[in-house]
Amino acid sequence: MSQSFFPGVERIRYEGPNSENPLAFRYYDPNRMVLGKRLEEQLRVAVCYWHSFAWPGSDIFGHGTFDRPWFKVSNPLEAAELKLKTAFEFFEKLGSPYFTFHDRDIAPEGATLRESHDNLDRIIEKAQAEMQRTSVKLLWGTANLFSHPRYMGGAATNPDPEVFAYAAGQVRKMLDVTHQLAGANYVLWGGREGYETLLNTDMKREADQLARFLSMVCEYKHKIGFKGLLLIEPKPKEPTKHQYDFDTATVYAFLQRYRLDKEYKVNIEANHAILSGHSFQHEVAYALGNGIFGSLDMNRGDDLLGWDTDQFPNDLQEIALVMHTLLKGGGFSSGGMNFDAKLRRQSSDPNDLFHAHIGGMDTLARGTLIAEQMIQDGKLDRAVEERYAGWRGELGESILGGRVSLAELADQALAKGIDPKPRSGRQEYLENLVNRYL
Ligand code: XLS
Ligand code: NI
Ligand code: NI
Repeated sequence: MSQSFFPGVERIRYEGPNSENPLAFRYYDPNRMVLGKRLEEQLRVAVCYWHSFAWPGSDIFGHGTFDRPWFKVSNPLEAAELKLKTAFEFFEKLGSPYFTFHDRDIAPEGATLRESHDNLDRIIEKAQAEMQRTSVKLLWGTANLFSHPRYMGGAATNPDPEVFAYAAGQVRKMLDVTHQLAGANYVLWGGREGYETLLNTDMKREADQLARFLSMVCEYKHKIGFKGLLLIEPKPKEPTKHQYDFDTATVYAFLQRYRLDKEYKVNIEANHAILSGHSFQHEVAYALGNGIFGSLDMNRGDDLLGWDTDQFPNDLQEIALVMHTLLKGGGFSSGGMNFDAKLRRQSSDPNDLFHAHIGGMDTLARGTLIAEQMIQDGKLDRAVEERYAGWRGELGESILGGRVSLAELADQALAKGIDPKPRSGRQEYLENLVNRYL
């Protein structure tokens, strides 16, 4: 039981763009300085437990396709220990500085809430030892409030307050555990906080319930002295037909309405952005612009499929533009880049996990180096600055500074015979410019 799950794999090294070794990084050089920080610190990469170690490769039409030894261990706690050992072997060999997990990914659910807590404690003790041994840190913890049938009608938004109470039990425990493991943040994805039909749903009440839950969580966070960010993860649909945390703008409006906007930020997922009809870059720009940016779930969707396919990121242009926006906005504070991404079902070899993460990390690294060039070159930023130059002139400043009323401005337009000339937005020129960096 104690042998390696990845026997042929050594620690993955950076070998440079010309390397032919599929088990090496070609761009991810953790020590390379990018805009004043080590690349590893700019990216803060995390491997997620659920897709990479807890999911057996099943889909709604078929069984698991991944032959992992811990799926065959009948004692659930022993299985969890084997899974933990393998996961840390993987983090260590990959060199990911962080990982993320849900309570139920890492330890089995027991017959009662108390038994589940006990199971969690047993495995967390072992996880803590592995974290010390490997120096791998926790980017964020979270609770699974969506898999068990008790949550079929939502957790905080459930019509039954006992379900709300059960969810409180799980979240308090996971906040304690995240704090104990010195986690950098805590995530709340509204798994089934939404509805299937308005015929049985009181939307206003459910919003009040969700807000109450979030205030309780933030009160508890302060009580235990947890310093990480609380992060909401927007998603428009799936599993429910309509999720309340639809997109970043919807989440922001909700937080403001319930006066929670100083306490919560967002964890933006690429594939969720697409499902909500936005680009990933749009969601990042919106969050940064409104001071609620927290962290990223890295993956990609498929243009031809309308669901959360959670594929590993490999679109260089998308990543470069997101990194350009993010780095101009100051980069991460305690957030990072969590690979909320899974293998395809046919990628059933253990080493496919390495190929997926190496490719993802190289894409992030390469996109970041491209973004650094864009920023240092300044051409793209100058084009935007020039486009709004008028607003730094007298007219613009008098309007935004509140020094003229509508009537005064209207009079000025008449008196001066103002006649604005249309100017090109130069989209194609800018698109060509972006391609020159790629
Ligand atoms: C599902 C979500 C989930 C969260 C964590 O679509 O992305 O994986 O990131 O609960
Ligand atoms: Ni996610
Ligand atoms: Ni997702």
